[in-house]
Amino acid sequence: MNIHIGNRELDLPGKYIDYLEDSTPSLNDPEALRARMEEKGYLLLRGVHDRDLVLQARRQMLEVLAEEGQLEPDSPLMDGVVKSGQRGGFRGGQNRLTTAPAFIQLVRTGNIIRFFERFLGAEVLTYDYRWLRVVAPGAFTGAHYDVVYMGRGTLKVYTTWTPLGDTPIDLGPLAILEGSHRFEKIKETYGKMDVDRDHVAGWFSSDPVELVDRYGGQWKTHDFRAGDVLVFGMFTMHASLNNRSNRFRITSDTRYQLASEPVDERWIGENPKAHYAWHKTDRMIPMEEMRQKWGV
Ligand SMILES: O=C(O)CCC(=O)C(=O)O
Repeated sequence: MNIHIGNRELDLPGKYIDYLEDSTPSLNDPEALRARMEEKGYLLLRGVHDRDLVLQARRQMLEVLAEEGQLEPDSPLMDGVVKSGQRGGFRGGQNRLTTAPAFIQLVRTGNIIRFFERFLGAEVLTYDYRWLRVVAPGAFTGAHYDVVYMGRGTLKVYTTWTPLGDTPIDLGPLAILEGSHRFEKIKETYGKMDVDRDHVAGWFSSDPVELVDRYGGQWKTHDFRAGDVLVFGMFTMHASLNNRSNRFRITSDTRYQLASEPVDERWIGENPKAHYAWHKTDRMIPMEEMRQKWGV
């Protein structure tokens, strides 16, 4: 099969990208999961969420998107077929999609909280801000570490990427650069950035091949089903495949950490302040310029 990330066309499986390893068999063995996270930088866990609840959240969101005129009216609602010219977009924060009751239940209660309590070994919290993406055909996400967006509290924060519906390869699911949590030079330079403080672009690279050729590692992705999650830490490079379907890819990425540890103040409270300076200045420093300076 061939897949696309940005302008690159790659074979899957191939030298640059292969399939994620499934850690579901160890779901009830937190020690094994911690060891796997340490080794690989990610956990693919199938069926963590109640599939019906995920599909309920999907339906509630698609009803909003249909009302907004973003969906092809003659196609089944649950397919999320994009009406010509509609672009979806990043829909994080407080809005009709992120306040869909089933979505809140999904990411703030139940199975995912119980999972993190076992995985981290004590009471956990999730950020009040919720990230949601309605990704249109042709779109993709460039490679980055999450720490540049949420590194002001503990660095032991875990992103949970959650497809809100079955998300096969052609919808452009997430990909992890296995090994990237050990790219020490990148962690010490780019990994110390804060997009609000430093006015830098967030993406480290739009080119998956460049990263592997220069630093090693291998991209990993997979087909996802409603109920699955992909969990990773702040220093795991990730990107997405291009959405090559005619449907929206609807996914969320929510964050979990120990309740006892410091929290990045941008993402909590009744009305989280979120990114308050990023992209809000005339002079955003291009990542290429920073990379040259850092020598990475
Ligand atoms: O879903 C995407 O395209 C990007 C998600 C992401 O960057 C994340 O999960 O941190």
